[in-house]
Amino acid sequence: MAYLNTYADRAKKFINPSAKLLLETIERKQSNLCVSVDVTSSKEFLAIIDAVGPYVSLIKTHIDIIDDFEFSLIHRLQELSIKHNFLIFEDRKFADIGNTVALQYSSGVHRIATWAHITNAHPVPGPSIIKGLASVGLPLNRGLLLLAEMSTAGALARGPYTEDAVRMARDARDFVIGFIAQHRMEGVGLCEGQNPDEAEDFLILTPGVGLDATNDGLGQQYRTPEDAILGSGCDVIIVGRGIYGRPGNMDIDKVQRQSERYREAGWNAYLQRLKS
Ligand code: 5FU
Repeated sequence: MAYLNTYADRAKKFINPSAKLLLETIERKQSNLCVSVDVTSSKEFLAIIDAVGPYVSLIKTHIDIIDDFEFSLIHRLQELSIKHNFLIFEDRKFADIGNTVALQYSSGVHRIATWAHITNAHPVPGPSIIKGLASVGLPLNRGLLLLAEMSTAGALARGPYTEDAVRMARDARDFVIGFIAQHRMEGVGLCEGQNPDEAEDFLILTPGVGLDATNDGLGQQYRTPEDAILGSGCDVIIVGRGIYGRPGNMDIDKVQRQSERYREAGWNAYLQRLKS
């Protein structure tokens, strides 16, 4: 499976500013690693992000799991994003009607649209979910990922559902920048033989990546960065517990070493893909 273009070349083709910035950041930092920071204390959240910051292009949050959330945490997160030069992806997985998701995205305690460059949505309600989110996100230059597949055993998002997600994305290419998926879907993005000027492009961000485990005992399934980037044509690996282990008792030097290890594995797989 060959993809002829580099991240830098692809950055020039995207019209969405968040997609462009993500690709430029990946190229500059030589990192296609996104760390998913799934911890419940603000202190631990910020400590992990400061440790992994130099090695990532993207930080993924589940902001609603923070026990001691105050909006000032977002300001700290933004400071770290400037210090280490990464983008922010809130893994909110919106799944309601257009009017409701627009309110969930813009308002409430978290005001996600004001700080997350990227968020995501389940395609299950149909195209109106994109319309609702775009009404808030597009004026702010945000980008959306559709959940076309999931990493869990027995996931229902597959086959025709995945194909419909791709169709929905193609109809909203100003706002939908790509997918959460396990592989690059047939015909999606720049493939060998296509004219680069005519090809559409979508980013594939993939969770369920681990170098030391194959599952978590709760349905999560892991494969290696090489499987994800080289074997399955994904663009960004999303790694959580593979980097920081069990929250609560963290060795921050180890967290840093692990993030460098995943960065290197992801980048080497990309370099191999360019040559394949
Ligand atoms: F859409 C998905 C999916 O299909 N699988 C996932 O694991 C999202 N995720 C998220 O990626 C999940 O909610 C976690 O935040 C993260 C994976 O964390 P892990 O610790 O690497 O398993």
